[in-house]
Amino acid sequence: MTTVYGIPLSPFARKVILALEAKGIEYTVNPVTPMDKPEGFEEISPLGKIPAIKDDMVTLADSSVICEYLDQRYPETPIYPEGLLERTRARWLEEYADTAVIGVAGPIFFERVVKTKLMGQEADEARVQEVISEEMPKVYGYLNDQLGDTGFLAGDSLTAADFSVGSSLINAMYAGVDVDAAQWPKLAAYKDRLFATELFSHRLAADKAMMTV
Ligand SMILES: N[C@@H](CCC(=O)N[C@@H](CS)C(=O)NCC(=O)O)C(=O)O
Repeated sequence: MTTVYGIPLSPFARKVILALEAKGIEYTVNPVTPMDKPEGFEEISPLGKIPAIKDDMVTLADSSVICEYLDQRYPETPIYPEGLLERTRARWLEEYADTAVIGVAGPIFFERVVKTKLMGQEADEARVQEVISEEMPKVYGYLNDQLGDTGFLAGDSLTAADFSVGSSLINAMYAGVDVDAAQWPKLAAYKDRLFATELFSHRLAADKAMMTV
């Protein structure tokens, strides 16, 4: 059994959970949060970040490293394409999501969800609006340009790039910020396709069940 250290509301942890679920690997979640890390957590995650995993072979941190490990260890239902160029494209878009898309969704989610619901503070709406008007257009515009009218970010099958982008789009949605179809029609249609997959709809339902507890 694989243990995931992290909470599913973290986009990086959700990405790993999506990878495990895509591959049908049994897992359990140890709900470590960035604000409340257990003593000695650095032994599991040397940078002190979530997610990390532990299984019968490894203790490993970093969502991309974990996805690569899972894909090599469990090659059935690949989460990276096979061809050199396709695989490299998936890796790039995964990295783009983990840096730039989270750079948009992260602060919005932090202000509107983490601060208000978990920290008992007010959201800094000026910061939210700044991200929406100044940072989001470049990032969402880039993603929009990467997409076609069908399929996903790196072909017709889901890859870790979709898990990364989708996870951040979910967090933005939870903070009340959807993809504007007038500005980014391909990204909006992609988000709908992605969220309609069995994998994502199951994850969204699991989030909902957890949030209404
Ligand atoms: N590159 C890492 C980033 C993970 C990350 O930044 N996680 C955040 C939570 S979403 C965290 O643990 N932050 C706490 C910290 O930086 O101390 C990955 O892909 O797993």
